[in-house]
Amino acid sequence: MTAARTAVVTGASSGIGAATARKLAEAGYRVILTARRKERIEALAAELPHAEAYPLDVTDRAAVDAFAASLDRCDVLVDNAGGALGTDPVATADPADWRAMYEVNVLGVLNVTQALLPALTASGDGTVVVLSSTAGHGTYEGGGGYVAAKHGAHVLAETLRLELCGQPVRVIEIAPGMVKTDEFALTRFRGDEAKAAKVYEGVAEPLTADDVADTIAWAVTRPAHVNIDLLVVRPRAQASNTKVHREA
Ligand code: 8X3
Repeated sequence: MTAARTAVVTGASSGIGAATARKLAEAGYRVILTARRKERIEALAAELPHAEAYPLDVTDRAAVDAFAASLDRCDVLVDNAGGALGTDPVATADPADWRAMYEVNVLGVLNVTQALLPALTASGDGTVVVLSSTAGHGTYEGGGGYVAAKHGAHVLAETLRLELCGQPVRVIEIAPGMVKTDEFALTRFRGDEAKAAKVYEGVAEPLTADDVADTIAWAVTRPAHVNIDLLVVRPRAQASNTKVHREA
C-alpha cells in the first residue's frame, strides 16, 4: 500500500467530475481521474499536485476490472460518470436512449463500485459517493429515461448502504438539481446549443460544478463515523424539479 490516501473520480474529464478531482486534490488526496477522453484527464492530472489519469469507459466491465486490478489502494470512490439523452415523452422516446442512460447511470456505477469495493473495504475507512440527481427523487415531464435511471442510481446507493452496514465503508449520495456545466445540457440536446441554453434561461445563479464539488468534498472529509446519507443541493432559484424562478 502506498501512503497517500487515494480517491478515484469517474467522469473526471469535465463538469462536476473535473471540479471534484480538483477539490479532492486540494484536500490532500492522491486523485485518479478516469473518463473516456484521455487527453482531457491527462491535462487535468498534470495540473494537480498528486494525480494520475486512467482512460476508462465505466460501461465496459472488463476494462473496469482491469482498472481495479491496477490500483494499489482506494479510499474514496466518486461515481460521477453519467448523463442524460433527450427530453422525449414516454410515449415516443427511443428505447436506445433509455438503454444507454441505464448503462452509464446505473450499470456504470454498479461496475466501478463492485470492482473497487474490496479495496475500499481493505482501506479500513472507505467512502463511496454516488452522484445521483434530483431526478433520482422526483420526476418531470420529458425526464422519463433519465429520471428512471437516476432513481436506479439512488436505489443502488440506498441498498448498498444497508448491505454494507457493519463494514468500514460509507455510502454517500449527492443529488444535485440545476447545475450549469459545459456539457450536461448540450449532451442531452445532442449538441443543440440554443436548446441547451434555454434550460438555464433567466435563472440568476444556477449551481456550478464547483458548488457541487464543494458539497462532495465536504461530505467526504467528515470524520469516518459520520455518514452523509443523502445531500440534495439546488440553486436558490429552484424550489423543485418543476418550479424554477426565471427573471424576465
Ligand atoms: C440534472 C438535474 O433537472 O436536469 O441531474 O434532471 S435535471
